[in-house]
Amino acid sequence: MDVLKFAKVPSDADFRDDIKEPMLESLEEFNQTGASFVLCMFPIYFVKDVMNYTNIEFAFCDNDSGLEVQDGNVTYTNVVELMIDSVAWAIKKAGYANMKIVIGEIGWPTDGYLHANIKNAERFHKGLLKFIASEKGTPLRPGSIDIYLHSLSDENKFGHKSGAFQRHWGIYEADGNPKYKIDFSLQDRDLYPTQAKGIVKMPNRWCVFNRDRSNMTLVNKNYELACKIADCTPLEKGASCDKLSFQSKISYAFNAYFQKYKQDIKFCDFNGFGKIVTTNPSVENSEFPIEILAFQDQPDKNGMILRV
Ligand SMILES: *[C@@H]1O[C@H](CO)[C@@H](O)[C@H](O)[C@H]1NC(C)=O
Ligand SMILES: *[C@@H]1O[C@H](CO)[C@@H](O)[C@H](O)[C@H]1NC(C)=O
Ligand SMILES: *[C@@H]1O[C@H](CO)[C@@H](O)[C@H](O)[C@H]1NC(C)=O
Ligand SMILES: *[C@@H]1O[C@H](CO)[C@@H](O)[C@H](O)[C@H]1NC(C)=O
Ligand SMILES: CC(=O)N[C@H]1CO[C@H](CO)[C@@H](O)[C@@H]1O
Repeated sequence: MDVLKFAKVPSDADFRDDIKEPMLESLEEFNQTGASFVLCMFPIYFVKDVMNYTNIEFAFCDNDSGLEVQDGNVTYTNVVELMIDSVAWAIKKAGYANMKIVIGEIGWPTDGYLHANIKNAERFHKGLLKFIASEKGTPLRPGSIDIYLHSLSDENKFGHKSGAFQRHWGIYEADGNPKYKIDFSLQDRDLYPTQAKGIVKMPNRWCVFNRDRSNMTLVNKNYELACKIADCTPLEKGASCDKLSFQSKISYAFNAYFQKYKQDIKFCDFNGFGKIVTTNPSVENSEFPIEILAFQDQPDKNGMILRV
């Protein structure tokens, strides 16, 4: 999507000046080889940070905001159609009115961004899949559209320079449970997709801060170290664990680190400030994860995990 310069309406859309030449070369190549134009689009981001709407409703296909973007004789009531047609206009202006557009990535994150949550993700996909199933297409591209959902599961090592949400696009949790209802068969049924099979969680053991405040400088050093290595994105501003107390945030980080190292007790030391507990320290929306077994890990008869 960011190959376009900002336009108020789709018919004003065109490729950015600084990359126009390579874009035109690419289009020519696609045309000659019969390839599709593959569009990666993130409505949550476009509505909030490109259009700067404070109301996120326009991002949903089942919008009820009443917001409309009028473009000549065409009215857009949701950003999905507006984004597709913006790209379609730019391609049309380059001389390829019939080039096929495929949505290579579209989705809704569940953490780490304003409006990124499970409820909105479920609603977004419900509306999107209904729109896709209708095969009505957009004003400029009527008919069926192929889409690829982004993505099947969260990616806890993904680069997140542009925000914590980059690690939370998954329809599934890492433990194989679907986060929300979505009907991949496009029948708009109200059901959870199949749970992933064969996933085994490690024992219910968490590592937390023991609340010894005798040397907070050292505690902080350990906190930083843990977050440098493990995934602390749920602690970032606006994310699911942002509201935890400072001490609980330290616990979250210690646990993330401990789980990353497969619950090896060596990794819950933190200069003596870590403590292993068997009661779940999770609160409300802030879940302290338990690691899952990788296929190369085998529990021995005592339940201990050995790397083989
Ligand atoms: C390539 O572009 C030309 C001119 O727009 C068009 O006639 C032709 O059908 C296109 N080829 C493909 C494979 O789409
Ligand atoms: C939204 O804000 C960004 C950054 O401030 C700005 O570049 C962009 O032009 C704005 N868009 C609109 C539609 O005003
Ligand atoms: C919109 O207007 C254009 C000309 O400006 C016309 O070609 C097109 O058929 C119109 N579309 C609809 C849906 O009326
Ligand atoms: C805290 O730990 C650091 C690093 O080990 C040490 O240099 C410092 O003296 C300790 N501070 C206190 C108050 O014990
Ligand atoms: C209430 C409302 O505006 N609904 C619109 C949402 O978007 C769809 C698809 O563009 C329109 O058909 C609805 O009218």
